Amino acid sequence: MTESFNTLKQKALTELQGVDSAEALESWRVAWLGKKSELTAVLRGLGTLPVEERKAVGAQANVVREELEAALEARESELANAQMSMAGDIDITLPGRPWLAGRLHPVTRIVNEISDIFSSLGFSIVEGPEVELDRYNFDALNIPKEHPARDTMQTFWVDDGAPKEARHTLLRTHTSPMQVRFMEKYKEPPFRIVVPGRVYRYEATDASHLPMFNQVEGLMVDKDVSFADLKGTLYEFARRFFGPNRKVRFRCDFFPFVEPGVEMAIECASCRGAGCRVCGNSGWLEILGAGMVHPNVLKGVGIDPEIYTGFAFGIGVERLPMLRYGVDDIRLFYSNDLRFLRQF
Ligand code: 2NL
Repeated sequence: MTESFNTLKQKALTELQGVDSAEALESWRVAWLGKKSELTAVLRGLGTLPVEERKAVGAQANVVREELEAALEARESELANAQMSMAGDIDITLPGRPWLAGRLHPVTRIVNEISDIFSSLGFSIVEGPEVELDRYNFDALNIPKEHPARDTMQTFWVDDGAPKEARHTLLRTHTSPMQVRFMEKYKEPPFRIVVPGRVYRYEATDASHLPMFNQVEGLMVDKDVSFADLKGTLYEFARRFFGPNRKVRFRCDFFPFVEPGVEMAIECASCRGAGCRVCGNSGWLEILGAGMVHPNVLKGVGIDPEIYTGFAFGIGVERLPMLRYGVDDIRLFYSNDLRFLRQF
């Protein structure tokens, strides 16, 4: 009896492998598990068997029936899946697609890093409008009407309804106008602020220039603020940002809103000061401009330059990730190429 149950099961399962449609599956079910099937006949005929055989044969028949039912179910879902993939539908057996996790843009990360350093040195972070008035962007910063920076070749002027020559609205060319607004509003030093943000210059684009870039400007005004405070603060910034072993150099420079003015450079990391392609053979990389706030700027916001002094600086942000990661074209940061951006 056991022998013939096994034969029956093997035959049924072999036949099931060839079943490839819902109809064929139903015919198979009727043939092997239906009312007129061999198996059902055996179970029906149990009553005619002697009592001692009845139990054993009944149990075997039930095991085979359960196995066939399970095989039927398995084949049924196999067929359903195969049909879905063929129809171009969802294949539920595929592993899920991973979630795309976003991250901060490398320039944003550097802006945050710079802000954090100055924040830890006691500076507050302040932000301001990108559309400004020429009064804040130029006049208040000791940049007179005839200054070339005001030229339409360098500034994006905004149509504010006035005739072209009489417009007062522009896209800020630096974040200093917000520092002016801050001083004008709070009047009483001490102030220690940094203003990060986007700035705009009407310039030709190349590997190191874009019409939009980021700046972090800083300002400290109090009684007895000296050039030593400027040097100490910016030196500490350079140590924290670039590491403790890079030399720092200050040289004279000119900006209308400071007197005296300086530029700060750090030792080139590629050649350690010897001179190479990265630093244009000078051994140094300029990273910011700074100086003692011009007395006219303080007077303009109602602060007496005989009582208070201050220092200010401006960092061109994009230069820093370019130096740190060896990026040779500023445009790469803003071309939305994820292959580039994912590296950071
Ligand atoms: C540069 C140079 C600089 C300042 C920015 C400043 C702001 C106020 C008063 C005085 Cl409210 N100065 N800012 C000073 C010196 C240089 O930026 O080349 N930045 C990329």
